[in-house]
Amino acid sequence: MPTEAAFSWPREFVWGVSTSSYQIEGAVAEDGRAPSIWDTRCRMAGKIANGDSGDVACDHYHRYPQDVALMRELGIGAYRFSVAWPRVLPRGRGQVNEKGLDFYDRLIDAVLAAGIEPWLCLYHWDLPQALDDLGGWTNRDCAGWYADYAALIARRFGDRVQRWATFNEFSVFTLFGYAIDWSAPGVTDRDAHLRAIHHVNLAHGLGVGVLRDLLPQASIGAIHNRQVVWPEQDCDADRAAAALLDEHWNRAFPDPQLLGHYPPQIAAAIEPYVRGGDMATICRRLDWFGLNHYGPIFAKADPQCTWNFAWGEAPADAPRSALGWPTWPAAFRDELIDLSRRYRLPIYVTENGAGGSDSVGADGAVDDPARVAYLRDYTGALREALQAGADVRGYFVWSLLDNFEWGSGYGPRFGLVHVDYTTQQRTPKTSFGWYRAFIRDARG
Ligand code: PNW
Repeated sequence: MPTEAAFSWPREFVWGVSTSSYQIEGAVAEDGRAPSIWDTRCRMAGKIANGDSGDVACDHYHRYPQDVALMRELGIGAYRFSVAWPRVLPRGRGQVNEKGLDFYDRLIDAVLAAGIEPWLCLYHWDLPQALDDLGGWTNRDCAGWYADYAALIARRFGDRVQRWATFNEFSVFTLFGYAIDWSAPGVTDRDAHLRAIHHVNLAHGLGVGVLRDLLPQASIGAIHNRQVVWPEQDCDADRAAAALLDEHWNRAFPDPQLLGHYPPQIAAAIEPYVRGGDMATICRRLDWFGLNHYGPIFAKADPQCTWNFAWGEAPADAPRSALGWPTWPAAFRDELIDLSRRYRLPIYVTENGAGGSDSVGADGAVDDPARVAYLRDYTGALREALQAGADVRGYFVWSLLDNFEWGSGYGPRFGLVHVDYTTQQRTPKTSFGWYRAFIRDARG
């Protein structure tokens, strides 16, 4: 294996940051935007820590020019963001909201003017509430509504956006939204969950078809969360729980989309919802595989849960981020190597990062040494994966800004830039300077 000194990052390697609409935009009732299932969830008692919501978030809807200026200062080559479906189609289908589209026009133009490539993700969990009222992802028609929405966005922005992702983290929003109640819409039912899995896979396939037809030159991928699942205890029950969670977490979407079949336990359960021709709709040629990765997860058996598995505890001595999530850079390296063999697509790491509770110091600076250490170790593992032959083409840090961390509200902070939610003041953290220098060095 080459030594560290001999290694240089490929010239074309993409360095970026990621965000998502509901987590940063705010302005939830402005210019014709209608509620999403996350606006609804934030109004339900006890679902979000501290009663927080995305009503204001980072006020990015108004402050995007400053945020793009920060991206330019950071020196990134690519910015991944998502479009809020209920901002552009308030009812989810039908009447288009021009003012919503105008916002993304301004944003995309500003990103391009800063010399940064926009990577557009069509779905980062903010389903229009009007569609959930019709059953949301449990309704097979939702796949067609999604395809129509994808066509609208492709027609409007395809002249300036080359990079398209159909969905962000399929298995997180379906498992947490339809089996575990950690995510909107908060259903806990096996059949609803199985239907949601299949209909989201169909939506992905139909969306890819629409994008290919309308934008033959586009580079199209999908973004999957993947991390190794370990049993909490070395016993049969926890090993079985880990095997089933692994199917749900790591394989329920990439396997049908890229290999044409569901993993075995899910395949048996989902059969009643699969119609002739569906697998051909779902399994389409893609240009890249988006990987979101944080650290290993642990499973334990729990017969009270929808699928008899629950989140287990990591061993007490496991290394952890400041937020307490277990970290294991070698598992990230191995994941990249395995993925490269399994699906044979170029990989972009579309999210990697660490949470903490960073605060502004007496000198006005925000020092986040734990995040710097995490990013150093994980980019080190990324380098090792490249050296071992994994076909990785880019890396995006989650996230540019501290933002609304779903059910955890504003407590956990993942940004390279600190956000004061009272004043909306942005303060680049130590990790911002670290990543800027890292990118500069990597470009040589
Ligand atoms: C991702 N887990 O979600 C999302 O794409 C982001 O929106 C989010 O802010 C970020 O990671 C940080 O949480 C995840 O339980 C949610 O392992 C949960 C898990 C992983 C990723």
